[in-house]
Amino acid sequence: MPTSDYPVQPVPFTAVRVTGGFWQARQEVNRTVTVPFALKQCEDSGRLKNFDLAAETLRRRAAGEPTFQNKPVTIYPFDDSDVFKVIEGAAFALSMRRDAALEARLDGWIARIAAAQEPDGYLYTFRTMHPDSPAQEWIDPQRWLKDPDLSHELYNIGHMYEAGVAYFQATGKRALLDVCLKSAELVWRDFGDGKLRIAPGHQVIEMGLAKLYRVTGERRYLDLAKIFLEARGPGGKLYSQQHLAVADQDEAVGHAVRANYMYSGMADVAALAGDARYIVAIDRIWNNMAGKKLYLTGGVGALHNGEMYGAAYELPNDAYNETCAAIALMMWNHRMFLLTGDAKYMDVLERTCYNGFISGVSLSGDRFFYTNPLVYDGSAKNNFGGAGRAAWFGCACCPPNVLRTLADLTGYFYAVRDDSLYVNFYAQSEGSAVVRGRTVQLTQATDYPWSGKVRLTVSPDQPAKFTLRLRIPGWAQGRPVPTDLYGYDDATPGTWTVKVDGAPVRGALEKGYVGITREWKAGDVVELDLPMPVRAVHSHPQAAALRELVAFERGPVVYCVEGKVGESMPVDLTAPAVKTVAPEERKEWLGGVVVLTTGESVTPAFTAIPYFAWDNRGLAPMAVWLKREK
Ligand code: FUB
Ligand code: ZN
Repeated sequence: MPTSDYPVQPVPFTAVRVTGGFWQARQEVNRTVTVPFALKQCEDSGRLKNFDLAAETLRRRAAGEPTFQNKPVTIYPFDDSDVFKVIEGAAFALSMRRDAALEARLDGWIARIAAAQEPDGYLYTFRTMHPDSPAQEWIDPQRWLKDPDLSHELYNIGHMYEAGVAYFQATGKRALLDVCLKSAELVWRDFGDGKLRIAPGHQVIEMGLAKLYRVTGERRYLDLAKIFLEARGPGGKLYSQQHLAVADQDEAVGHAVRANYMYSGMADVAALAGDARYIVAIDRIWNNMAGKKLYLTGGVGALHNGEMYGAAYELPNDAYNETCAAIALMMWNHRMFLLTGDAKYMDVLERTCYNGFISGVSLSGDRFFYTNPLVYDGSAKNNFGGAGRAAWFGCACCPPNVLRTLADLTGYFYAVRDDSLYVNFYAQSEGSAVVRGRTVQLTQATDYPWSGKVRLTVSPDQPAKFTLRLRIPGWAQGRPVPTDLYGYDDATPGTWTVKVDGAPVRGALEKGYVGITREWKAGDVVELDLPMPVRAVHSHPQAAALRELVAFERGPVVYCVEGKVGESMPVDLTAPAVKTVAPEERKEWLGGVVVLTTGESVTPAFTAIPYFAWDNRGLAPMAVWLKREK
């Protein structure tokens, strides 16, 4: 156990299982469709073959062919990382449900990965298979030297560390973890003790090292994470957050995935190594992001050029909003919550989760969005070169990232600090948490996010006094986000209620939670009712692209209008007055959703679908923000 850690501890995803409803449907498709689909894509695209080619070069050179080398069969030197992310996601799925065939297939993959590791621990197929001259201009003849730019050597192994830990935790098998430890020892020899000083060009190894530290207790791995963070700035590239020392950064800038992974890594190091400077910095950066750069859908990274964060209030509707950036934002917000116990971070996480994250995968589980814009003209090739959802990408970072995020999503549901049990997600589920040594069973019955009624049964193994903290989402308090970037036209707080065993509970919110302190006994029932009126949203006046526009949301779900396949959207499409729009359940639509509609009585009839569900019925124009009625 680390000596210092997050003050709030997440309840592990393995302790919580969705039993129906929205997330159970998505997780089931993830397990049965996306996992096998992604495995096949990695194999068919040659990503696994790269490991074999690297192993062959090692073997044949060792056997006396000193000039033998192979050429990579895929495009990008970071293609190794997709394999690691798929293993990690599949491992999460295995943690929930063992599957001998899947495990055997992954064992085979891991043997191929291990065979591609050089004797001193170095693992990077693009160099190993082709060692005499770089097979790609992003790679320097010497190891690591172009990592601050684009080689992605440290990025790849960062993802491998995460996969190695996940597979070990799922199966108890050490093969991949041992490859990781051999790699980490090399990284220590090359970078530890103040040797080579390099700021990774693409962050993620910081989080990977923190996980290795947690699982082994080896302090040098945590030290390495800090060494990589401290290697930044001033004078380096802003694109990869190398422009300033991390403790001096105050704005969310540069490549959005790199940025959000780094802020997450800083949170890990702050928690595990007790560095308060990092907390001050990521708090400042978070305020900048949530106050000036966050899309209503919870996406970030406005710019197509460089996949980057834009300037303050630069929120064009044809946003880039990479799916990976949304996922990384969820990681960062979760860590901010674990540092502070403040619900505002989980509010942002929830917004991203139900909108700009889950939009990244089709309902069928085998088509993906790399970009998640808030407007679409019906034909633009904006999805990494293609129009509409794609089966895979040459640069395939997003699909495996969706896969792994869905597979361990229940890790976001609950958390514990001392005698407080935090309930962050509302979903039909069963779980258990340990609070002050008592095991508490938690059963949720709800149709969230379509209904705000939640029935939570709390059953400690013995009567126990603790505080149950229920998150009252910002949207239920009349606030879409915890900043002034967006607001509801009618900001009247919802009349939410909480009852315990039928008796109403009142009390001021603390950091966004209603706390209920009592002696809990098996079978106690908490009823939460979060009214979900349709809300009209406006943006901050400085967000020029959104001026005089309106968007609709209900509960945590943001809505969009989707036009007809093959037709363009009327340019003057005007939103109806919010009072004329009502929710309507459509069980037969899009896997079962609530739409917002004026009904047929109004001409022309207006119907909006959840944003995440667009482009599941054919490629058509789409818009989240609409003109305001005069
Ligand atoms: O550079 C590796 C990954 O590819 C990044 O995270 C994505 O944004 C894409 O550029
Ligand atoms: Zn991506």
